[in-house]
Amino acid sequence: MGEIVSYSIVDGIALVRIDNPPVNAMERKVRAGLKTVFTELKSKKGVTAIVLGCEGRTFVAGADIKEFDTGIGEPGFHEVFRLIEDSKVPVVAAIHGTALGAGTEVALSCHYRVADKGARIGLPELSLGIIPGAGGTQRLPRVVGLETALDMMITGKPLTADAAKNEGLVDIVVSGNVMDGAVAFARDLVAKGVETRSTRAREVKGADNAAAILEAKRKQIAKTMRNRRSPMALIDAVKAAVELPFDQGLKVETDISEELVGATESRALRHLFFAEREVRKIPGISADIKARPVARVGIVGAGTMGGGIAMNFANVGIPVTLVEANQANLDRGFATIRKNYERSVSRGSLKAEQMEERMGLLTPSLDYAALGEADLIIEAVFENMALKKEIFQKLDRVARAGAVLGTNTSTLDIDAIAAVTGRPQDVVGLHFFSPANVMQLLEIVHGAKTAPDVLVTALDMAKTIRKIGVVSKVCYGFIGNRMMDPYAREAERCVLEGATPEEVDSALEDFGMAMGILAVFDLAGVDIGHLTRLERGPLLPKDPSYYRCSALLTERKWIGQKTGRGYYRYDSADRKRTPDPEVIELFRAEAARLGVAQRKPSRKEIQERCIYGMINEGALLLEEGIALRAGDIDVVYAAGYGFPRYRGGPMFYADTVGLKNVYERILEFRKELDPQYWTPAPLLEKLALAGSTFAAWDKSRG
Ligand code: T1G
Repeated sequence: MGEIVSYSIVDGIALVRIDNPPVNAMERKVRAGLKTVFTELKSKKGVTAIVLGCEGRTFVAGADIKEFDTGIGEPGFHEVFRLIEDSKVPVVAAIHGTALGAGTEVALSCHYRVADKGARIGLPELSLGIIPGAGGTQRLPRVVGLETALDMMITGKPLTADAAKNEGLVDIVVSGNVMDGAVAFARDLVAKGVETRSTRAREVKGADNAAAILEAKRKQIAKTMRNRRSPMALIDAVKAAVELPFDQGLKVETDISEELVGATESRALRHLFFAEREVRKIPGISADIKARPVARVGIVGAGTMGGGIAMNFANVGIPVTLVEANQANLDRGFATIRKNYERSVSRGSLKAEQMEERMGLLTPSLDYAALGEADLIIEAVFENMALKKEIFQKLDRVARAGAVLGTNTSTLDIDAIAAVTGRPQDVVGLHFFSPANVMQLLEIVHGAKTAPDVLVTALDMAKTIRKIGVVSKVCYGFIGNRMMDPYAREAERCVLEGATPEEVDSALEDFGMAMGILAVFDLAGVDIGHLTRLERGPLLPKDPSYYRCSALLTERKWIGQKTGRGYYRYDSADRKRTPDPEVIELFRAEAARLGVAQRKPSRKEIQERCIYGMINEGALLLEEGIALRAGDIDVVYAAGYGFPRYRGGPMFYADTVGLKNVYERILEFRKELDPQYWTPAPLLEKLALAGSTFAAWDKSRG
């Protein structure tokens, strides 16, 4: 590998290259290298223009996020970017891959920008709980205008090269080698005697209507980014760009950035950033183990889950054969898939021809033999052990040697399913979340006999279909649903004790959960959870009040949105939930029958019982080795269960509260509530008494 920053001069054009794999992060060494090079070029004779580009797969994809934990070293961003902006000869950025964060900001400090056709350019800092801190809040509005700049920074969504051109962020879009394109563009500037174009000297476009625009964005954020500090702080920084001279605005940006970097919100989101990459690393599985090819997929069951799963593969161009028991199910399944695609077309997120292309990759069949060529077969039928075993026996007969056999079970014993085949090493759990074509999480269940390359194949496949694959060992409910049990149990119990469903759900939504668990039950179907629990039979706790509310509703077929009532009533077209006095009366009567003392658990108590129950179960999963890392659990909950990302996931959240506090509160619940549910997990107790954290526990295991 060459120097981290180097340059050469060709006929008066200086070509500056950054080479810092894997993503050319703008870490201190890169900034120091740029400072050295641009200082040298300042006094270099015969240099008529400068082109700044990167080696490898992408232009600068941001600051080095790790550097936020240690502090931004010298030289800082502003000093280096000022050096570039103050160049006496035109500086042209040559952008390929994903220019993000400080990558976009260094490009904004250049005078002109040339982008490769496939390039993406954005400022995703809010997804890390920070704001652009290298001049982006001040320079971007001067280039693309106030409104576009705010939208880019609020959504964090990168623009395509063409869209960036339309917005004036990029001057030209080229195909082929972007460095060559940028050099040609620079030569043309020189030939035409075009001057430098300092971004900070430019006016903020659209500033005349600033007050209204900023107010509208504040309102938008207040609704869509509740409980967060960084989005509102972003508006403050951009307001400074409108109202203050550049350097004063930059000072406002810097002060805000420094405050946000140390805050829990950003630490939580940075934790998730790295945890989502760490989940791919499975201790004991060496990097040399190669994935098996997955070019053809088979799915058994074309219901809601099977159809959604099939769409994931069609969306990335992989053909799928869908097998069903009868023609009616097959037709219904394909009709649902087409309806889902039509919705995307009507929303403009998919072209009609793309829909047809994807439908064309889906083949219906009533014959298992049609799965004979598949590299991966996923069973996605309803949750019944006998039926799943029957299907795996059939798959064992028809699937080609070396095919990976996956089951979409959400709770059942993978090893028992694998045991009915002659190839348990090829069997793996692939637990998708509904709607399967939307939810990002994929729990990959590592059976006792699952071969290492099957695990690697599942992890690779997850990345291919744009899912986050998290590995879990076999237990009831794996990671997600296992921890969901105490969380939802306590929510139901609070209702039985006297809280209303609305009080429980709004307490959880205040905490930041995407939706209260009782409303989730109504959405998914109250009966689903109830029937799945019944499958456990003798393993259920000896407690007549255990999930008693769901049982009562299921017995009356008040199973949620699909029947217009469940914990709530859903009368209106917009499916808005409204309290149901009859249901509350039903729960009161049942509480009296069970002798449950009536009281009003506070919002805080509701939150603590539900979340701490979940955390305690998470600690059990870690010491049982079901979950590999506390970080993995956080990824499962943030990607699959609507846990607020700005809290970092349940285990990270526990660390922010302090494990000692969580531990002591659980001991109090043990005294006040049903003790069978409130035994602190030994790992939680050990870490709490040692003043340690789950993060330290993860680190200690390397
Ligand atoms: N800092 C440190 N490490 C990074 C990194 C970054 N910005 N980006 C990626 N990595 C590591 C990552 O952990 C992984 O490591 C490897 O690179 C490959 O990444 C001042 C404040 C660019 C779209 O938010 O979105 O600039 O696991 O697996 O799927 O205003 O990485 O192999 O050891 O994700 O091809 C803003 C973050 C920063 C972009 C590539 N930038 N990166 O995706 O590869 S804040 C971002 C990404 C900032 C300034 C501010 C993606 C990617 P390992 P990967 P990928």
